[in-house]
Amino acid sequence: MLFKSSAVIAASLATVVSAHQNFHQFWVDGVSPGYQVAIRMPPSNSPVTNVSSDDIACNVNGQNVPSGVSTATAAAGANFTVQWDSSSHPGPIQHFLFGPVTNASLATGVGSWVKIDEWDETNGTFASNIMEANGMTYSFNLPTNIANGDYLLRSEMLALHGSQTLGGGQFYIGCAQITITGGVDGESCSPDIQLPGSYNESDPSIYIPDFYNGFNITTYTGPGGAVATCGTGSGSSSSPATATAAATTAVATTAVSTSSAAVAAVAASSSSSVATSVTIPTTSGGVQVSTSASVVPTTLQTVAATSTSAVAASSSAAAADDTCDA
Ligand SMILES: *[C@@H]1O[C@H](CO)[C@@H](O)[C@H](O)[C@H]1NC(C)=O
Ligand SMILES: *[C@@H]1O[C@H](CO)[C@@H](O)[C@H](O)[C@H]1NC(C)=O
Ligand SMILES: *[C@@H]1O[C@H](CO)[C@@H](O)[C@H](O)[C@H]1NC(C)=O
Ligand SMILES: *[C@@H]1O[C@H](CO)[C@@H](O)[C@H](O)[C@H]1NC(C)=O
Ligand SMILES: *[C@@H]1O[C@H](CO)[C@@H](O)[C@H](O)[C@H]1NC(C)=O
Ligand SMILES: *[C@@H]1O[C@H](CO)[C@@H](O)[C@H](O)[C@H]1NC(C)=O
Ligand SMILES: [Cu+2]
Repeated sequence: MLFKSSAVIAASLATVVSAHQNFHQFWVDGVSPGYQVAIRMPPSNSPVTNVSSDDIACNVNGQNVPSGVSTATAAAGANFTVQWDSSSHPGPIQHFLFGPVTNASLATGVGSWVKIDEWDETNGTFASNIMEANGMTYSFNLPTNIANGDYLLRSEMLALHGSQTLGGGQFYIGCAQITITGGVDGESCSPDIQLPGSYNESDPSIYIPDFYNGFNITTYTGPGGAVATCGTGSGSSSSPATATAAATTAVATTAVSTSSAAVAAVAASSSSSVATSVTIPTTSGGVQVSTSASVVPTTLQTVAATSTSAVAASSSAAAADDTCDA
């Protein structure tokens, strides 16, 4: 009968669709190359759970080179803002660099990385959950004392809702390709870690048996060790990368970007007011539904158009797996 209103159907489907997530856009000092531009997009938004797999570096197919992905320029020390799809998953966000390499498009990302940023939680709320209230954006600074050249920048959101089970930690990963300019040739960052290699599924950052039974979030530390120090000069010139939490003016809408229409709306909304939500019609299982797309923070601008083929490929991939196994 007609008891189910379209609004009810939309709400229930939106809950399911928002379960997984991809890293889909970045800004350098407030300017973005575009939606899903200069990022190695995986074939779906499903998590990586095998920390020993090459997929732990740059997600599924992320090691395939040449990548076919463009490379964006970023100044050393720049304010780097990432935006992820919305999910309700609890966990930290961390960032890593691979390089310098001659050509980011040719770097597999399998091997040595340095951690340049880590945000686990604030006052007992996981980073991911705070990002939800900020349009799923987060900003940190690239290292200042770093060699010029091409790098892969790996954004990692580890979802811990299944962490009470060994192997239940869910790694969401995206690698951007950047060329760092204005740095200091000859400088390096240390320590480095190996991906795969340095993560262990039984590590207390990944396997948390008491996650739902008294685990204290304020004690949590993400995997991969301490944030690296960049700069080989004297201690005074060395500086760990610093994070700025909760980058942008709050945008309280839920981001569900699974259609090319949503892509267009997000790309077009850069000048709208922060409280605006965009209604996007999508089709799921033959049912016409509406979901809300996140609005890009007003301070963030897009400078390059997204290629049609990239949008088409990624939107079908995003729809491929919407379930969320613990
Ligand atoms: C995890 O990946 C490693 C390396 O590819 C592989 O040897 C191992 O079988 C995988 N484990 C599972 C459970 O798939
Ligand atoms: C990097 O490699 C890609 C793939 O081979 C190539 O298209 C591109 O021109 C190279 N970039 C530079 C700066 O050489
Ligand atoms: C965290 O708690 C402290 C002490 O109550 C407070 O001063 C601070 O503003 C809080 N930080 C955030 C981000 O809520
Ligand atoms: C993970 O750590 C456990 C406990 O220290 C160890 O037994 C196991 O061999 C490690 N696994 C890998 C893949 O290094
Ligand atoms: C959680 O850990 C923090 C830091 O050790 C401590 O201050 C706080 O009291 C703990 N909270 C609970 C509920 O045990
Ligand atoms: C970084 O950029 C974001 C987005 O433009 C902005 O909200 C934030 O204040 C900036 N952070 C710093 C430290 O400049
Ligand atoms: Cu999920």
